[in-house]
Amino acid sequence: ESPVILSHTSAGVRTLTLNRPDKLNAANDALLLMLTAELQAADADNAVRVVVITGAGRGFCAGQDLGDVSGRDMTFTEHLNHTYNPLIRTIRGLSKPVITAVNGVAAGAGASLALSGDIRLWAQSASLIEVFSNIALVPDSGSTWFLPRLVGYHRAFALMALADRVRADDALKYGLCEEILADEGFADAVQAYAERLASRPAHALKLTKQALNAAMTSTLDAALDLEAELQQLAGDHWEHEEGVTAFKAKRAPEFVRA
Ligand code: T3D
Repeated sequence: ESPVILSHTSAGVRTLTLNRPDKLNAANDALLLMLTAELQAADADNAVRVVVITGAGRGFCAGQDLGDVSGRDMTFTEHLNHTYNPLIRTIRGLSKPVITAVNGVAAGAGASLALSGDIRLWAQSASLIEVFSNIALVPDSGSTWFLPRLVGYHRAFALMALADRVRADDALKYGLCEEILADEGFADAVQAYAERLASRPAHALKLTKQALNAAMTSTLDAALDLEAELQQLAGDHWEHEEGVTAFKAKRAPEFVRA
């Protein structure tokens, strides 16, 4: 049986592919735990500068595998704390940029996963559905945190209450994705984008992610203090010296060192 997560590394980009295509990559526990473990491994691996999460086949992720719920020996709370919450925390806490490459439908916790990336690239035919209310559940895996910050309370509520499908053009308009890429050649275009990101200063981006994450829940005063603290770490790093030297020499900076 093929693994539920496929892992592939090329040019500093680790691509993790959800691999249950017959079920639109609906998530069972094995998939969620393996994805989290693979993300942690990517974080620890010096050869990896950017992580891409995508789906095999025509779906990105259809959320919880509904065939996997009955007879479970965990409460909903226990299950979220065991599977989805560590996954979302790992993505948000990862020291490297995470691209969610949304190749097809993202529903339920799959929608949350799609929103959780640092960069969200969508195929033209991708879509997102806050599908939870169809089965009378509450949006989870971070949807209640991500979505209102992107679209405001009212559109978030409407999308969650009605479970309407958001297609790529609206997703771009609403700020749910950074770019729409053609279906044809989507994986190659994602790789090219990821490689460009991988050429950027990794240490500075790590601190940038840390600062932005903190700023999502902090005051201006706290953000200014943290910027001042992190700027010291960035300014003391060789990347900064390389950037300034390259600027003065009128050449491109080289931020990738073995
Ligand atoms: O701790 C907890 O358990 C709570 C956590 C909750 C997190 C959640 O994510 S709750 C939400 C769970 N997800 C859903 O309710 C989505 C269910 N799926 C759909 O609504 C539709 O499949 C889609 C709108 C996503 C896509 O529709 P469509 O028409 O493109 O595809 P389809 O024909 O419905 O699905 C294709 C196959 O995938 C189909 O199997 P079949 O008939 O070909 O054998 C379908 O049953 C299967 N599939 C799709 N989603 C799921 C699934 N199988 C199991 N679980 C799924 N979530």
